Amino acid sequence: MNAPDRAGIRPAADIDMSSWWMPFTANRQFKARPRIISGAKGMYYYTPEGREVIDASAGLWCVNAGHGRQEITDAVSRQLAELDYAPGFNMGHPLAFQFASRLVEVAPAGFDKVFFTNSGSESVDTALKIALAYHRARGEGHRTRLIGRERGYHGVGFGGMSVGGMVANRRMFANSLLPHVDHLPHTHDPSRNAFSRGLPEHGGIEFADALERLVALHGDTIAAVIVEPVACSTGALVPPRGYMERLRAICDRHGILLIFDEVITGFGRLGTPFASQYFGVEPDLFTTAKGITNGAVPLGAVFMKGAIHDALMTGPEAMIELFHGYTYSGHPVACAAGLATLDIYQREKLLTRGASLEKEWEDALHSLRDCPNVVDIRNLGIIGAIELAPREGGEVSRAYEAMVGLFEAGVLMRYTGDTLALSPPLILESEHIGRIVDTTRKVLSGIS
Ligand code: PXG
Repeated sequence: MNAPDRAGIRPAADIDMSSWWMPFTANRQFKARPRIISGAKGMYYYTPEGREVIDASAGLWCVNAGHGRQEITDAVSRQLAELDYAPGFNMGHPLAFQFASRLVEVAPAGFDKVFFTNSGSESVDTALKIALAYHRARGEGHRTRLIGRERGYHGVGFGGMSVGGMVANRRMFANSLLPHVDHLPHTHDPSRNAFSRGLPEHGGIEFADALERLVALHGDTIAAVIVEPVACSTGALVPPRGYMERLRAICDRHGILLIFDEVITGFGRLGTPFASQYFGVEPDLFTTAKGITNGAVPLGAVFMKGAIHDALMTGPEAMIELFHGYTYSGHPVACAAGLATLDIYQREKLLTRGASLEKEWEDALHSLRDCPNVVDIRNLGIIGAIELAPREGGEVSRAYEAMVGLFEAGVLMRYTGDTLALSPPLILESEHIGRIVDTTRKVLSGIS
């Protein structure tokens, strides 16, 4: 594929960067040495100078069908011309209903209700609220406690931040987090599981047993447990084999809802449409966003079992059943993008393509094991992580340095702490895997 037309694109040096306070970015460091992207097509980003950068992170884990898909562009522009916005409160428009029905068709059986949001953070807060409302509607209003997990990331709303377990995200707001929240231990155990391929085999199921201890401590006040099937933002922490089953069993034993946060793992990332299918373990609700529109338009959705929804449909018919929603829930343009995205996913079989690439991906990543400072490599589906050792004195800077070096060498990769995280678009081919791994080897070899 050719680079997009560069006419009218200004060189990075011309951009006034003073006004935009960038999210989750060291603003001063970035603006002193910016990395700008101004175009994208297929597997590649392009810089204003016309440099090609292979996208090894699907944007921020969202561009699963690759960049610049014409079908999505056409659907969005058609929809903007036909119906740019429609209220979703007490009014409907065809696309939101149609998209919800299509989503339910690709979801695992039984997840036949969908609530639309605009982001992963909103999906998480929505799922937590639905869980609370569900228990209340069934006469179990004492179930108010929410359980997350250390090193989890569930977005930046007060709910998601509270159940989240990223220390830096919580510290600044520590006195304003939700009450009645507790956490399970994370599942990362490099002493037993470093360089595991796929699901770690060497133990760790007992991390799930911590939920029994929380039940003993909190009694029947727990409403829901929320976990990411793979904790991606803190470095792709893959749970050990059997862990998910154990968590499900304990939730069942104690009447606790299990929520999977599939904002990243949804829509084919693990080689199955949703992670619950990869693990063979069903949650009661699951959250999505990102890949739902191929990242083209903000949209999120919470999927739930019919029984969760139905429990709230018991009051007077003239009463609002859930006092919750967003101005842009079911936005027509987002739904148009989502429908076009689903068409692509289904036609190109992208929701299961990862399964056929998983082994090649795994072998390629693990070939980096002998690079300097590599202390762990992890993978699942088309996710990968390369963890580097901290520098002497504990300084955590190697992965950042690698990310900068990789971008300059033509590969976009995420980093968190000492870990590089990989999640390329699911259209990737062997040549892309080779290029990503070869460049990574070169860059890592140059970092002391
Ligand atoms: N849940 C999960 C599991 C996520 O990964 C969110 C919720 C929040 O989604 P929104 O759309 O509100 O951002 C996320 C987001 C990274 C990275 O580099 C990860 C996310 C976002 C940005 C960067 O790992 N995940």
